[in-house]
Order: sequence, then structure tokens, then C-alpha cells
Amino acid sequence: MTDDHTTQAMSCYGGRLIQTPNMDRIANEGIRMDNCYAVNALSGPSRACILTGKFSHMNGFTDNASTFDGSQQTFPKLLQAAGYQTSVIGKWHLITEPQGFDYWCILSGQHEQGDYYNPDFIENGKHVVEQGYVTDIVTDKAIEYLEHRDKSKPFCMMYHQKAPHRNWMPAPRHLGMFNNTTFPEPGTLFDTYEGRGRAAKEQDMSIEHTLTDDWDLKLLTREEMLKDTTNRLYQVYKRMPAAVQDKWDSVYAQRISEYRNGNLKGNALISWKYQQYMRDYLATVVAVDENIGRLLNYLEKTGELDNTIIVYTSDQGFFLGEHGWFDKRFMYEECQRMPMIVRYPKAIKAGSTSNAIAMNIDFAPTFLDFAGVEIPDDIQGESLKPVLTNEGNAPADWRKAAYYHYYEYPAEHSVKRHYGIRTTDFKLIHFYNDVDEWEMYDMQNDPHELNNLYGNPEYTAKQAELMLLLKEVQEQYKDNDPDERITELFKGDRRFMENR
Ligand code: SGN
Ligand code: CA
Repeated sequence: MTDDHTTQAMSCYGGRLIQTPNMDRIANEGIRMDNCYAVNALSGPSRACILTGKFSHMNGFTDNASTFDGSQQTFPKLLQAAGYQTSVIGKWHLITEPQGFDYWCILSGQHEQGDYYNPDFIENGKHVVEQGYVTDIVTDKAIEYLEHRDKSKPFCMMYHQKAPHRNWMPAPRHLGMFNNTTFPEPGTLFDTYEGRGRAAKEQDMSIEHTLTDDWDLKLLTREEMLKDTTNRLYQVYKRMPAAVQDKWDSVYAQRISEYRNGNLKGNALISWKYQQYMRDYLATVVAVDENIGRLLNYLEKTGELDNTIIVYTSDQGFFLGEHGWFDKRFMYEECQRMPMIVRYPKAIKAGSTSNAIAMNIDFAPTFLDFAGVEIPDDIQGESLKPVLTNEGNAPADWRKAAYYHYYEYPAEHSVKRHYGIRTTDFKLIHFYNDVDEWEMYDMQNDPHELNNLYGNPEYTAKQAELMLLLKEVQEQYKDNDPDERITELFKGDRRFMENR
């Protein structure tokens, strides 16, 4: 699993931005799930949903300020009890110590976001600092653990990269690799949010206004950083060895002079920032792909490749300039959708694809099902095994909608609270808390979600059908009266609402 890697940046999903040959190998030799959705597109919440197979309102981890109740049931605990050797390496982000793992080594710097260079870890409770680039180190640790594991037992490893999370710092070998590349712009880069409500208009995650010159765009010379060493970019820059700093300086010098001499304004400036954002984000993805290749090669060399169910995913998708944005959180396609590709030649036909609606709460029951471990009744997700092993075809009674509920507001990026459903053809969203606004999209004819059909008289019947389905889904998943219950849960926010 990666952090914030989106399907637009995977060539096996048809992304036009870069080639990801090792991820593509997993998809080509396995299955690509085209409608796998995060139920709360944010790191901690998504990870908690994956571990428990339950929605945020059931596992208690609703936003990144939550603390995971590690005493609850998780799939690694169930696998461990069934004789699996379990481990988690890399990003954890659930604040409490991992439980249910024979080995754990989690990133600890920057409130568990981890650092790109010389990252700090907590390894089975002990603080360690490693030298090097985080994506390589997490892979080294994964391979080393596999090498020394108890080979008489089956294993379950959660291999969790930090990349390509903000602030997108490439590996030394990839610094500047895209300096002369111009990436295609998404058609909605200059979106004006016409026809949509306050949620889209009042977010704070735009390439134009939110990307910072220093942290995100890296438009500071070493001399400037040294003049103000409290600068946040300097805090991560100073972790690099001198030789890497030299390379960094020479690579970003070109960008800094272009910016300072360019006198760019308006859309030209947005386009320019978008290019810099893509250059850094995509270079961090290249290192992820290379390291997936290393891990696949290791498994192949040791004869375990075809014995292992390999799942590649990310905690959520991400905006790569669509709607003018970066980040995630919204129930819009680019970030609600998660990559999900699975390789297991013993049961999964190479080259399959699936439109079945899947959610991240399905991961836990799927793993248990493949391992032959009973799926507890309180797990809310469904095993995807019947879909994965039947060339992507869903059983006739498969679910009709993915449910979504996002809570982290008021907070960074100002994405309002909302919930909704995504069916194969439509999406219905309700933004609430300090607004009361609905959106409805025809996903077949308006895949970029630009034309809000809510309240459109031509769609009265469709809207009524979706409203009913939403209510049914909320009852099924026990997220009844979400607006009221949430207000109860977040009493502290009343003050915020009253102050507005
Ligand atoms: C950091 C980032 C945000 C990001 C959150 C959550 N800010 O706070 O841009 O949305 O993480 O990301 S930064 O200034 O520190 O880069 S998540 O993937 O962990 O949920
Ligand atoms: Ca994330």
C-alpha cells in the first residue's frame, strides 16, 4: 500500500502521466478492480477501515485526529490466531501501537507521516533512525523480514510506503528526472465550480492558492533556507546528506530561476505550478514502482511469488490537478477511487478486470476468506474472493452502491463533511454540518462530475431512487441519522459552528 497514490498515475489504469511497469505486472498477471472505493478518503480512517473491515463510525477512527482503539478485532489478529506470521512495515498513522503483529516497524516522524530522508521508525517499540530514502528503506526492511521469518508458517505482511505523500520529495537518483518533461493537463484544471455548492468553492486545496512556494514547490535556495532555519522545507532538507543537498540545489535552481524570471500570472501560473507538482509527485511514484519490482523479484527468486496473494492499493486516490486541486477527502472520483490490483495465479486469471463495486472495508474479509479463516459476523465488508476468482464477475446479488462518509472538518484543506453513495451509474452526495447541500452526478455521461443534477426536474425519479438507496445503505451499515449523531460525536465543533 502507498499513501495518496492515485489510478491516474498508474499506466495499468490507463493513466497517461507515467509508466509503472512493476505495478502493471501485478495487474497484467492478475486482476484490476476498476470500482474500488475508499469509504472515508483520508489516511488514518482508511487504514482503520482496512484493518477492521468496518466503517469509520463503527471502528471509531473517523478522522486523522482520532486514536485507534488497538484492542478491537482486526484481520491481522485473526490471521495471527490462525497461525500466520504477521507484520507491518512503513506508514501506520493510527497513533496507538500496532497490535496483532509479530513484527512491526512504523514511521514515526512528522506525527507518523514519516520523513522522506533518513526517516525515524519505531521497531517493535524501539526508536531507530535509518540512513537513506524512505521508499528504499521500507522495502529493505520488508525483504529482510521475509528473509528471516519463520519459514514454517504462512505470512501476512502489510508493506506501507509513505510516498507519494506531500511534500513529494524524490529519491536522490530521481531528482530532476522530469525537469524537461511537460505533463498533459487535466481538462478540469481551471474548473470554476459552476453549478456546484459551497463545498467545492470553499475548499483549501487548490494548486493556485494552497500549494506553498517553499514546502510544496521548493522555491527556496539553500542560502535562503539558512537565513531562516525554522522554515519547514529546511527541516526536511537538512535530513539529506551533503551530496544529496548539492544535487537538490542544482536541480531546483532551474525551477527557482524560471519562477523568478518568468513573471507568470493567472492560468499560466497555475499551469506552471501544476507541472512542478507533477514532476515531484510522479518522481516519488517511480521509486515506489522500482521497489515493488524489487519485492516481486525477491519473492520470485525465493519461489514464493505464485504462493503469495499480492495486493497493491493506496489509502485513497488523489487529485492530480483535476478541479484545480491536489489532496483528497472529497467523494469525487479521483480520490474516492482506490487502486486495487491483485495477483495470485493459482486462483485469479491473468488480465482480468472488474467493475464490481468494492470498498476498502472488503479487504479484511477477502484476506480471511482466501486464508480459509472464518469471517466474523460483525465485519461490514464483503469478501471479494468470488469476484476476484471469477474473472471479475460479481455474483448476481452483489451490492448496488458504495457508501462514503467523510468527517474531518473544520480542518486542514477545509473539505466539508459529507456522505453519499456511488452506484455503477450515479453518485449522490450530501454535504452537511455548516451547509446543507446535495449533489448528484451521472457518472456515465459526466465522469468528471461537473454537472450537478440534484433538483433537476428531468431526474426526479432517479433522485428519489438514489435517496431511497442511500437511506437503505445507511440503515444496513448502521449509520442512521448521520447528521444528528455526528453532531453529538463532535460536540466540540458546535463552538466552531456558532462562531461562524
Ligand atoms: C498533512 C498534509 C496534508 C494532508 C494530510 C493528511 N499537510 O497534514 O496536505 O492532507 O497530511 O494526509 S503537510 O503540510 O504536512 O504536507 S493523509 O494522507 O495522512 O491523510
Ligand atoms: Ca493518504
